[in-house]
Amino acid sequence: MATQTIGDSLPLRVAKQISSHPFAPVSSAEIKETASHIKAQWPTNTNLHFKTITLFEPAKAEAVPFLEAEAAGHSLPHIDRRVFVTYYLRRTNQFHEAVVNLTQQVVEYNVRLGANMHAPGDGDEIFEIERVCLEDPGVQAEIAKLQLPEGSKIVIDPWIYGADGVEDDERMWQTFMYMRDPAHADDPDSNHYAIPLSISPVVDSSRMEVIRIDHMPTGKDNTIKETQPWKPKAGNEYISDFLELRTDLKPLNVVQPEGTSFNVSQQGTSHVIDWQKWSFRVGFNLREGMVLYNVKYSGRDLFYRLSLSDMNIPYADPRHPFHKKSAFDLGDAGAGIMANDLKLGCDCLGSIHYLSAILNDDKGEPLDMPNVVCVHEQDAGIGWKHTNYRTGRAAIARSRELVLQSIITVANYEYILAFMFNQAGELTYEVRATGILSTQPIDDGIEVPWGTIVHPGVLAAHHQHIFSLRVDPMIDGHANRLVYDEAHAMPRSDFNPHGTGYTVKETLVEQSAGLDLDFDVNRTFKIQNAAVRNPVNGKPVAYKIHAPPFQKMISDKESFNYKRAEFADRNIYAVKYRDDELFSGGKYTNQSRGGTGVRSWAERKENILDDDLVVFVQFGINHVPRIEDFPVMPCEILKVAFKPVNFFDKNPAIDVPPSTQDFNKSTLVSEQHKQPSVEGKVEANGNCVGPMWSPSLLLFLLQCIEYSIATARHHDDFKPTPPGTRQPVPSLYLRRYSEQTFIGTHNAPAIRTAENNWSLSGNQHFNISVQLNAGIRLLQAQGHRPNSSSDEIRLCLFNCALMDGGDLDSYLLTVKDFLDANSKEVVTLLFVNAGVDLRYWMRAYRNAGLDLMSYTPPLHLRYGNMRIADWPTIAQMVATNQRLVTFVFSGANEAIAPYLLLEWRYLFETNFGIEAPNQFDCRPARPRWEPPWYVPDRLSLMNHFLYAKFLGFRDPNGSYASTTNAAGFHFGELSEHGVRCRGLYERRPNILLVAFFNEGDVFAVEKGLNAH
Ligand SMILES: [Cu+2]
Repeated sequence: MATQTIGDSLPLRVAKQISSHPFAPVSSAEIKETASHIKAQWPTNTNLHFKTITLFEPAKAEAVPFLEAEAAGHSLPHIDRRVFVTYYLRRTNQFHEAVVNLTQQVVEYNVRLGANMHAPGDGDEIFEIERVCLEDPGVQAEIAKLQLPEGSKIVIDPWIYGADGVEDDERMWQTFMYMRDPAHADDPDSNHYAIPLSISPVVDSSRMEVIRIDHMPTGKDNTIKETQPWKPKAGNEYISDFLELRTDLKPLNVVQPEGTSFNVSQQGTSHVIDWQKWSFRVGFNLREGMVLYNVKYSGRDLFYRLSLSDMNIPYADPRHPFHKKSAFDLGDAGAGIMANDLKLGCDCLGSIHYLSAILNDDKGEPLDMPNVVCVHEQDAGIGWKHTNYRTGRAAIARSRELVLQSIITVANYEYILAFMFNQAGELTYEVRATGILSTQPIDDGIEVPWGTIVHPGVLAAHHQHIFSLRVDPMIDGHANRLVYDEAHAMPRSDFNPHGTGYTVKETLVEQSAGLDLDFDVNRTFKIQNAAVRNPVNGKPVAYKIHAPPFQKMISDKESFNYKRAEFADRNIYAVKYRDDELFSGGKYTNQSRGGTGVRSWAERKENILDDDLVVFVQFGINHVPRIEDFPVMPCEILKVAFKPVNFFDKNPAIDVPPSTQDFNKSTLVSEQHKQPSVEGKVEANGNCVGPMWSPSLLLFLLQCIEYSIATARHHDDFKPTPPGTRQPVPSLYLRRYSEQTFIGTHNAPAIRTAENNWSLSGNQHFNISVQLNAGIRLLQAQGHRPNSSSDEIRLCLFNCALMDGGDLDSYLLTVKDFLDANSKEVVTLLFVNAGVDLRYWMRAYRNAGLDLMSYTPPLHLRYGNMRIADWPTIAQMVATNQRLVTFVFSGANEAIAPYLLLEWRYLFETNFGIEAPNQFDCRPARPRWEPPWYVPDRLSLMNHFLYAKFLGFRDPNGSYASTTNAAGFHFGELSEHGVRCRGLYERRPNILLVAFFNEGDVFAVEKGLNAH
């Protein structure tokens, strides 16, 4: 490169003792110190515009002995601390590069760079360009021609100028002009990309003035029109303030109750992370953002350095000025300087550790970059599994990933960049492309083949995203080789008479080269260490590269796009390592001419066999915009993976502990509400097989005996105890619905009567008319469609063949009759509507006239917003004749049928399926997304009914019901349970759900709770 040396080095000063790790990014103090060394090279008051002040990484010949000594715990060799600097003399085109040795206190070199080498843009410069454009009289004259409505707001996006060899030696900016939707003109977050304008001023950034105003073609060809008066166009917003949002999303929280499994130790300005046998150091710089150093697994060397090296986004529109649109977001701007300040609960879910960084500003001062990397673990589905089909025993381990994520915003566009590690020794680099398409205006009524219309008057041109990942490997050491496998069919022969055999052949890459994938032969690249062999199969240890297919650079070989993006024409480049060769598109990409990147390095044809090689992996997408990509595109996900091949002696994740419910604590939501599980296991000898519950073996035996009695009840002379009568507490009429205790019947329509031979499936002895008239105020039932062709809902218990409690229509009519006859009563229905379509429920409610008598929460209290204090009083419900409250277990849609309330948004329940009287619990058990120690501010339902277990089946315990429902204070009795729950909730329990309500004294219990 043409250069001119600036001044001489300062005389040697006393060497400084610097204890930073050789890979630690520069500190605030080092940035200031470096800037002052550079300033001292110039006459006082020279105004310098700093671009980069960043770590000048040590030569590998120095760094490797350091890392080895560090790993062995030996004393560390000395490495001088150097800082790399680029800067301008402000408001000139004089661009300089320098290295300052902070240890020796000397400027080692400081040169002015030659033609066609330009620095990236920076934030201050971009704001300055926006201002210069808007203040330019020529630009203002063009804006005036638009005749915009009063109060309109123009927005300017400066773009890197690009290169076409036509009068483009000076550093310039092409700017794109937009306006905000006039309806949201004062909101700076309104999406201006939805209203692009055809005026495009060009700014010379040395002089900081508009040197030309381009007009964009907006038709099918190159025709340029005079600026026309603006025709009103609709906006297209992405900010939630302007949108109507869906309302049926429930929380999904990531909880790590014992903390994370990773450890981050901060060492000066870098961080060392240990996780699941992995260890590595994280650095961060202005250009690459995250950099990983010294990546090891189980102490074995894997990668010396990993980073995103470059990316290129060439656009498809061939017309001026779009033909120059070809962004190098790392070299033209910088992944580090554009990194977002990440936020808890937004960018990263779960238990998050943030890493912050320090970069520099244009004055040479430190710039704090908080939370630029988030570190967290995530579940990645099943890691491995096998079930022994003979024994049914499943061995299964879930896969956990460690994610280091950074997000960059490049004007309109976003990239979410992440390194991900797993427990099987695999490392993945993931890119998610999102953000807003770069848009341009297009005339109404036409289309063009190089772009997609994504909004009226808005064209998003096709473009490629081509990424280049730099991989500096050290697979069990630094002498590595690149090989590729291909699978080929075996020729037909006596040995392969059916033509089915195939073999895998390995080919060595001996010289630096650009190489391609070939999916037809399953070509797979591997980085091997031939000197280290697998102890089991003798193969060289290796890591293979999994990269997705993509269309490489489309622009022709003579184009500036092709020449500049030296990495973009090959899937793989492999070169011999050289210090300071980090960027595959060259060190200075802004308006570059090519010749300084990885294609040029590969052309040196150096030996890379069993040597220190570096591999660049290219991947990307051809982004043909969809209308769904606007106003913000859903993430497009790309992954490159590095996986061990013959590196370990077995599955390295085999020692991950088995996946168990005890550890993972999943929640059952498909479970049928209140439905006892039917275990199909009957002991051949008819023995009672129950859980070994503790309090009383006698009770257990009693339950066995109960079934003998139940069987004996086939006789006609059995008469259930007559029901009692509800005794309301009048003062509660003026209190809220949510402040009352009601008795509810479990499986209300499942009746155990003489007619069905005292069916063991029965939960009650009296029908719902009797239940309501006695004083039951909540009826619980299950809804079923007997078969899929039927549109009838029947209230069966678990299975309509076993227990059919009648149809929903007659059930609702009975309820309606009761409500009509008792105009001051409020009744609640709870349905476990096992998958029945909502419209059948709505029809039944309409037919019965109950939709109009139902309580409907006001809009602001729906969707889980209803708290105890929000419920109306009984008097209010009576006054408005909204006297039926209905909860459904699933399938509710409060937007369509706001009177069918989704149960878990309004109440919680205690455990059910109780088999022993001392097990009635008060702690909230469902919904299970709430922890058991938390009492939600919602209605409570106490499940208080007992099951008997006999011959492996569980059925409602009828003979013990007089004790279960008793108004006493012994364990197992209803009063005891109710009072205990009132103590825990610090308010009355709302529903006591019982079986065989006629037994015991449920209404005395209700009165007792309501009266106190
Ligand atoms: Cu894109």
